[in-house]
Amino acid sequence: PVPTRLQDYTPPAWLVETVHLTFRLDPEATVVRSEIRFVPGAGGDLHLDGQALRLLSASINGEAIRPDLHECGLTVLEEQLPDGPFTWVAETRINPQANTALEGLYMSNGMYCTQCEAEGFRRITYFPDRPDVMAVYTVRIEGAEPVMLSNGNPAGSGEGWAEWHDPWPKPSYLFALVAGDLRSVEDSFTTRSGRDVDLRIWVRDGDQDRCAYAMDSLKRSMKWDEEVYGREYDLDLFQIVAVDDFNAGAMENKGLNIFNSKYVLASPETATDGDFEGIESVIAHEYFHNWTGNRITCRDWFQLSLKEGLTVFRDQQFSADMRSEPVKRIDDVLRLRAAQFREDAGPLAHPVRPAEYIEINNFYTATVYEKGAELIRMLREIVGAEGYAKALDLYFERHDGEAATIEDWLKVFEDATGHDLTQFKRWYEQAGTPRVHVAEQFEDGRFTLTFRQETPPTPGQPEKAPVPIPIRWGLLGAQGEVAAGTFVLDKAQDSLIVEVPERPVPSLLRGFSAPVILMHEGAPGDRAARLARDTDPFNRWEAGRSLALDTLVQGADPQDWLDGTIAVAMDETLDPTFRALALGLPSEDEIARQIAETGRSVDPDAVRADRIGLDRKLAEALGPRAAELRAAMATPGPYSPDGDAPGKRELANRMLGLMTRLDPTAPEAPFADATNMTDRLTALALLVREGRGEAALAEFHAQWQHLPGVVDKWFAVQAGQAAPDRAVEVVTALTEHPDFNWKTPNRFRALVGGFAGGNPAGFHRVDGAGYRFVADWLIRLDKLNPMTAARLSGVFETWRRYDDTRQDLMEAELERIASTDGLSRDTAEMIGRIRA
Ligand code: HT7
Ligand code: ZN
Repeated sequence: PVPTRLQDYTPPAWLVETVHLTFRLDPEATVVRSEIRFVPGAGGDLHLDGQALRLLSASINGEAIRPDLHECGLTVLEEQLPDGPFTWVAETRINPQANTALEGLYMSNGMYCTQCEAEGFRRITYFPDRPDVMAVYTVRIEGAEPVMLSNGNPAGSGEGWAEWHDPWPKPSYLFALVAGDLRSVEDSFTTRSGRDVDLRIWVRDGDQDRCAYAMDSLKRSMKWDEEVYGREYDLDLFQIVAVDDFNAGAMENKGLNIFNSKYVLASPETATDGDFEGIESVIAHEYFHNWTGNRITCRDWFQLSLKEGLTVFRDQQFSADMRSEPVKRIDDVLRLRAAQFREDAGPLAHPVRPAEYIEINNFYTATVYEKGAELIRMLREIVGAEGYAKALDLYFERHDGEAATIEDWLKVFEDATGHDLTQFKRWYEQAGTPRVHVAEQFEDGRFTLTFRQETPPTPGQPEKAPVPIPIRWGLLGAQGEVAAGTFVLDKAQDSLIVEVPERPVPSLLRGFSAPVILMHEGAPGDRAARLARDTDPFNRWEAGRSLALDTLVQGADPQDWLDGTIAVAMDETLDPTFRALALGLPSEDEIARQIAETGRSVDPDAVRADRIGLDRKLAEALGPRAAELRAAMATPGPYSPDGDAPGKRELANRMLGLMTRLDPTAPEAPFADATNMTDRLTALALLVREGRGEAALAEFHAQWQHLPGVVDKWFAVQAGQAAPDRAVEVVTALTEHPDFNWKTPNRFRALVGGFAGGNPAGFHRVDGAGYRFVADWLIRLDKLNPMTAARLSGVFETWRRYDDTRQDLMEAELERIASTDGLSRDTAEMIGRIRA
């Protein structure tokens, strides 16, 4: 297939003013009538995208035509078109029931549902399915479904029909339709200018009592966007629909967000604290897209980070405001390193704004999302909070109603703040994680920090130029902080000189002010000093993490880490969530990435054993204090997902994990006594980890088999916690379980993804059985759902980290996948890039 290239962008030949769609719903033969008012754009032939459509009729200005149909759409030559505006009418037939790709119009549990981003609308009707064609939509739905929804405001309904009108011009990827037997939970919000907005969350009957947290999160998001960004909601109605079959987390369709039910439904008994937090942030994320994505959209898909990076940054700010800012920052960095640094270090590395793609669905990545958000965080660091606010105001003022580019985005910052961002643009164009090396010198009351940056080569980009790196720093003296500031490293090498009477302990890259790898160990004892008393909480945590990694990667003596971490754990003045984070060990994958950084090959069994060994040492060093601390963190009274209760539970459960290292029966009583899912699932996972989970698993399943989201947890916990030497057998047996509905992405991800991602030593079993299991299922899923299959192929992206035996085994599986007949374009592109 020919790649699509950013440099080949051309403006649309024809623009669209209005679209009238009529759907006659039928599970196997839905007929879609489209009436589209085209007006001249750049001029030329009319090309309409279309996929898996049956064209029943077409006309231009009332005259029937027979357009030239081809594999990816249809074309009407310029000479066959009127000179000026014209009306196109077409009828197409589609089969939602047969749509297992879950793109376009499909069925989930008997309910009609759409997913149009990025290129799903072309599976509904012929259309210029590109984000720079924005139009006003009116939609009529005819059918027997009790509830029939589309974007915008309701425009009328009667027996067997409903009409919707969305006054805001939008690209086709934001179109949505939902129809089925749904129940709503309702509320309202009054905007700061006094507009009353009805809020509705639609779910299956029986799920209404699990929507309260999502609704509350929505109202808090609406208020926050008004207060922090000055953005008000702009329709009379905001609706969310929860569906069980969904390829991703959620979708920001204008006025009608569609959500994976995982990010809507929650109650204390069925959802963990982490689930609640996820709901809050995904609800906020999709809501914030109303301005950053919908009112201002992307000119083309290369600009995806324009909406995604910015919206992730906004949802991170929101969650930080709702919860604890330092804890949120640590969580976000953990996520960034786990997914984005991993991506940047391997064959799938690509810039935040890629230059080409074969299948755009493959570029909804941690780089576009999470690194994209980091770029915005750096921009804010560079221009200051006030400059950032001015730039954002200008962005909304200048580009409202438009399909914009990264250039437009940077220009508003330049115009609003006077900064020259020419060099900053490299952050969008260069892949790879910059390394910042630091040398220190103290002489005659002058402390000199010399920074040097380099970015390793990535696919297609052997050479890198320096990027501007804002390094927030502080110097710690014996009595506390003696100096602090932000240094922007914009050359290959540069120095910062500070006058101080004594050699200080430097604290660099505070708050993780740039997405780089800081190569800075400093003088002996400095990390322990930072862990004990850095005034920047992020760097306090980072010092502990770096000491733990020294042990796990280099085999260093863990005493400094043990002493410092236990001191943090026992410090009652600190937030319990922060204490729990300080006690957390790097994941096996993170340790593997760090080993690979040193140029050594990774032995996944040794990584696991060393990690368990360090955990055990921590448990031994804590001794009886673990149980005492656990008891002190009890949260009696009704469950709350907010305030300090989740942090206390996290710390208490971390203690339980450590206690279990020394006494495998420790989780038995907590499992039996748990009154919420957070505690119950933790205890269950520990029991399974210790090989004592059989009865608990049976009880858990019997209790929750009617709730798909909880059954997903049941599968995932077994896949992730099974002993590595028999994990393949465990997951293979689970594929035979009657509840393993592998066509449902959540279930597939819970088991196959939960194994490949959650059980590294099991996946990398040296006989290759783990690789074979994953490849078999990937090939099987690819025939039905290429998007989800292609995503799974990322589990092989690190294959070059391992020993020759494992590399050969993985390569053989990659080869087997690549040579599968009829492999989707999505998966073929991913496997091709991974192998290159
Ligand atoms: N903008 C959305 C991204 C998306 C998506 C969602 C569901 C299914 C397929 C999808 N492809 C792209 C979600 C978001 O980032 O907010
Ligand atoms: Zn998004």
